[in-house]
Amino acid sequence: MTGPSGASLLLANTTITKKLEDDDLAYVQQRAKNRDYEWQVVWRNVLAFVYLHIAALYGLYLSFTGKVQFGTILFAIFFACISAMGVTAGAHRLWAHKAYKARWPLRVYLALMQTMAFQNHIYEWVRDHRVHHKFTETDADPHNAKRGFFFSHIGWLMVRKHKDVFEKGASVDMSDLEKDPIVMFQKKTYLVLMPLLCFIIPAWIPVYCWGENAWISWYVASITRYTVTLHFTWLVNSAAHIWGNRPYDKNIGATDNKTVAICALGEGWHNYHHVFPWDYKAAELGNYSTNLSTALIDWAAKHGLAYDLKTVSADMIRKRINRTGDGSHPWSKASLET
Ligand code: ST9
Ligand code: ZN
Ligand code: ZN
Repeated sequence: MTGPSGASLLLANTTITKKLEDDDLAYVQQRAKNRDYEWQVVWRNVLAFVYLHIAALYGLYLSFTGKVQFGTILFAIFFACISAMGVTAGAHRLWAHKAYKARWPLRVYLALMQTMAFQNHIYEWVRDHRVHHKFTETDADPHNAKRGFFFSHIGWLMVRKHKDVFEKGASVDMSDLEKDPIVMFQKKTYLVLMPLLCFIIPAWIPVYCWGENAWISWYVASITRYTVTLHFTWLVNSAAHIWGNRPYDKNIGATDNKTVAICALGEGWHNYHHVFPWDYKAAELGNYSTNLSTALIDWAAKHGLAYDLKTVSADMIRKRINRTGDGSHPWSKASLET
């Protein structure tokens, strides 16, 4: 028996060396990628959220133990709703998705309300949200729900963003907002407008108008109002990417979740919204009880402040339900057969 020739041994050796080099390279690349996943904690934000939550719990304790005037509680709920609609009807449906058009008085109003909600200025909010839609549940999604409930709910605001968010996010067109003077004015003046509208004015009104204690007003009308609104918003990124039905597309993470829809003034019909993001209702049905934001836009349209409201035909919805739905929609063939 003859052994392998010197040439074939050399070739085998070269192949093994090459394979090792490839494996090493893959290993090094994987290590680098894993390092990207490591959370680089932003302690300033962690401390701010710790303060907010302790103070908000204290505000809730004051509210439920009768230490707050009833007017202050009503005021906090009212301001929570109107500021939230600056996010839903404003930052989300108008500016992020261009689902309808609005005349300047409505745009100014929505920008003021969105400032009161302090969820970053409109430009930044919309950039993150467009990136979320374009790269949903990948590393380029700022609040990638694949990284778990905590990350998609609040964790993403306490760590540096994944490098894919910057790299892929750069492909998102923001030129429409750059041409909008209201959005750019808010961006420029945000550090003055936001503390005034989100914290100082809401704390001052109950003190000035009905003599509420200043500290109670701070905890209830500013901090608790703000923190509860944040959590209701974040549920759309977390709960409505985990729990609920997928009547329009079972292949995506976003779900329809009625509890979230009620809490987030109509933004919990998230499976529908990811499939038809241009619909001004962000839902198939315009039911106001689970979609207060649609009521506001319809009211504005009736008074000439909003126009070109975009929606989706029943036929298109039905086709999509039957093609990709999970069978939970009353119109789906699967539901009708059972
Ligand atoms: C908050 C936002 O809570 C909540 C959003 C929720 C969205 C929900 C959506 C669901 C639908 C609507 C539902 C509404 C329901 C409402 C109902 C209410 C009842 N693309 O960010 P930086 C680049 S905010 C492209 O600092 P770091 C860019 O060049 C709460 N590029 O990254 C940028 O520079 P610049 C209060 C991007 O250093 C640069 O990177 N706010 C993108 O990793 C640096 O950006 C906070 O807590 C992109 N997407 O820091 C503050 N992103 O801006 C939280 C970035 O100059 N934020 N670039 O152009 C921070 O502190 C930081 O952003 C960080 C990351 C630490 C989180
Ligand atoms: Zn989503
Ligand atoms: Zn959206």
